[in-house]
Amino acid sequence: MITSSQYLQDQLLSQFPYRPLSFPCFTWGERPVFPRKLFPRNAVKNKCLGIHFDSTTCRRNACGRARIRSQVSGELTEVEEQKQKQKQKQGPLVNRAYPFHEIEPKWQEYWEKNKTFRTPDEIDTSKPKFYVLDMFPYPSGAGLHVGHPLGYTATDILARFKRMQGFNVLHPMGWDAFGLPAEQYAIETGTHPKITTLRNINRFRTQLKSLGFSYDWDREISTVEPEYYKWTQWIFLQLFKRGLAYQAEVPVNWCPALGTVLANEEVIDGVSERGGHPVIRKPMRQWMLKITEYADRLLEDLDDLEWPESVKEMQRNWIGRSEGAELKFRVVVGDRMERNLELTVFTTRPDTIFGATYLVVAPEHPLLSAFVSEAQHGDVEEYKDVASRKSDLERTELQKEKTGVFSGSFAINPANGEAIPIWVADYVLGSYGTGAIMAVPAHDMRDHEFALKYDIPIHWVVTPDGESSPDSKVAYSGEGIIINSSDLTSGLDITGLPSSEAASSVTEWAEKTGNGKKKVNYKLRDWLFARQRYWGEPIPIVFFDETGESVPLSETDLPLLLPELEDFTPTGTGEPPLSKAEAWVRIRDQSSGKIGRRETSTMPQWAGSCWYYLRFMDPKNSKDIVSKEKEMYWSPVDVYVGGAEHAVLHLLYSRFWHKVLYDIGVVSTKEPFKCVINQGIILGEVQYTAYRDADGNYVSAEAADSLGEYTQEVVTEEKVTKSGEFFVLKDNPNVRLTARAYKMSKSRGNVVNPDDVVSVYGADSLRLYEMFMGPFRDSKTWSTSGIEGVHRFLARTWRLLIGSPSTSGTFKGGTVATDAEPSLEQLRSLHKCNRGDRRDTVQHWNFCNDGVH
Ligand code: ANZ
Repeated sequence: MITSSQYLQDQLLSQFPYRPLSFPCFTWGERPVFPRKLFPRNAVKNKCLGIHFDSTTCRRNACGRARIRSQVSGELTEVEEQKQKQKQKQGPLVNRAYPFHEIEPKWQEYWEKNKTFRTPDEIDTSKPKFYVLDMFPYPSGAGLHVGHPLGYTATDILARFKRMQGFNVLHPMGWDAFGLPAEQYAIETGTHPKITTLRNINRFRTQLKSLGFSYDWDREISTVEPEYYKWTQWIFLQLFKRGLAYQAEVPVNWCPALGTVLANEEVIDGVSERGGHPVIRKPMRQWMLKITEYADRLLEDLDDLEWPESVKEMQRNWIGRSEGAELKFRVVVGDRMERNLELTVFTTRPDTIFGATYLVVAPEHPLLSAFVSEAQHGDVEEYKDVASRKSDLERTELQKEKTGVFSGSFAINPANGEAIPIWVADYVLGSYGTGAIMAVPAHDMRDHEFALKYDIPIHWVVTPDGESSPDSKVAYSGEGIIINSSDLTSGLDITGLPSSEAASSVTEWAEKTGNGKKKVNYKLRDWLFARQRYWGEPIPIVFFDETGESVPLSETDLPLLLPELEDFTPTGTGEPPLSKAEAWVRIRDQSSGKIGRRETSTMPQWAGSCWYYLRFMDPKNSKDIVSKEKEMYWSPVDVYVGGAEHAVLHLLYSRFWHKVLYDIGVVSTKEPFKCVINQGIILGEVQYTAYRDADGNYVSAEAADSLGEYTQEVVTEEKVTKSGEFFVLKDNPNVRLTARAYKMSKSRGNVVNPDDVVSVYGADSLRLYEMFMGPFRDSKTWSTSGIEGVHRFLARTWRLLIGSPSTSGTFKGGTVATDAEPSLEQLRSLHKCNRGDRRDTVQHWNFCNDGVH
């Protein structure tokens, strides 16, 4: 006998701990989708659609429904409550009634053996494609985190949904495996990074397989394999050939005590993270990539992407396009003798030129030593030294008190001929604009604060309406009507004009009189592409001794293998560890006989992750980075899912490389990722805190602040209940508690290990739970009781379909799976269920397709 789909839905919905409408299926496009393995595959055999329920099952479950409903509404009888408590003591419902520990490994093995999820090389390209990609992980020593499966489950659902819709689906996985942690571990323990990395990869792979994701493991790639990094090096050569890779002296974080260059993340408040030694900024010759040449295209093409608006905005801000002007100021050195020296400033507000009462140059400005007066030389040198120890971020923080020192020299404001002092201050950065500004204290907050501190005149030149008098305590930084801005000698008269018109007039005047020009600036800097590290891709460049010229390796010499090295410790001179591999470094060119040295810096970790999505399309190709046909078919990535921490750099660098590859005809699309989705982070379980006063009595959380002394006490979840919007003690509802979830961290001891969850509840419970935790993009807190609820739901689903186990180990009652073709009535029932006759609830339940085949 066949039960109606309605009955089945009632059964499941009534047992599910959440209300149907909040069922957070990961929806994509029009149709909601459901986790692939909601119904374990051995619930039914083969592609069978013949589901049979017998009347006993129905009756039994009808009773079950009543009981579960009362559980949900909290009306449990004492006996039931007792039973539940006992069960909780015994641990979760892990028994033969829902034998996930048999089902899951069995099918995972089957999928592996049969390559069930393989996307064949040769496919029917007349079918539509769907490329769904996870941001591939860095295989850290800590293993998989519960945050990883959140995104991976969502993409898995999508992959399955699209496969079932008849798409060819590409759903691969790999490893972003070069990087600092493996090298640091190597320095500490002497274990070669290769060994650590392989060990970590194996662990990650096993963990991911135990979660049953439908990846095509035949396409697995790792950025540390020569077959892969050969092509990373190849891309570098293409960049070099087009002048997009060049060398420049740039400031790096140099730690004299450790004798090494440090990455930004290794420097905390001006000292090394390891050892707490002072770190200074020191210019060093480095490889740079000219991403700035692509700034406009990177900006313009954002508009057409289906990305979160916040991510697009972050990229726009990072690129930071500013329209303004460069204006020239003649310098008068301390003795007031004009020299043939000019300072060029960048300003976005040329309309305020009459308000410029001083100039500022960055401490690292290249012309500073040419105009600093003798009397001020000592102070300026001291100031430069202090500034060299600060990061750009520290220097530009708005709330930090501004500091500076007078250079002893003056400049002539070209608009009115006034001599104004030139100061040196670190709130101006050497790396932006021209490294010098005209300071307008009446209309710029930073300049205003500085002028007040050093007693510099403030001239008001803009008012909101052309009339009202300014408030001298604050800068007016808005636009408005220009005042006090006419000069007969220079011929510049902008008084009475609105700011934007005045700005254009000043720029035109500057261009005509040779005092400046229109200028667009970008915050985006060229990409520092070298690391003084061992565990990265070698840069395929040789420097010849005689000429010092840098020559790229021939493409046929790739991959340039990373040499084996026993000692990875810093050299102490700033030379990278690879310089210790003398035999590898020294090279004689076979055709010319010239002697040279290889580049010993390696590429940054970003390199390998910049283009991996391309290699997945054709991972075994030894002739090309990717075959034209495969690229044409699979590009672009349709959906790319990962953490919001990669919103700027990874996505921007990838887009840059992709555009270069587009220009040289390797890829056919302008952008690599059509749609990006950021998953929210998973926080640790909520922690409840109670407060006691000095006498040891509980006090309510809101009163704790006003108490002189109180102690905090962590309260376990069982002792807590909700009263209105607050959490209170069950035993004493007058005592409010604070409830907070923290980021999972070893130090807090709130890290949830997915392996533990899988072994206690099964992979399906973990996957389903993570999809039910809340909106995909939001932060969510982990809850063990939540996963138990999902687990019980799966167990009941299983029993509803399969029945209960008998002592002989077989299942009785429940579903009988047959290979027979379904009857019309069965098909009708299934399709009704799929279509979702009861809109509000059934739409969430079109899993029948998923489970039964
Ligand atoms: C005069 C002025 C008057 C400015 C005014 C602003 C307001 P964005 O939008 O960030 O491009 N500036 C220029 N170069 C700088 C540097 N290297 N370090 C720190 N500040 C710098 O801002 C450009 C403005 O920031 C420029 O316009 C300049 O100050 C300052 F009422 O010039 B302005």
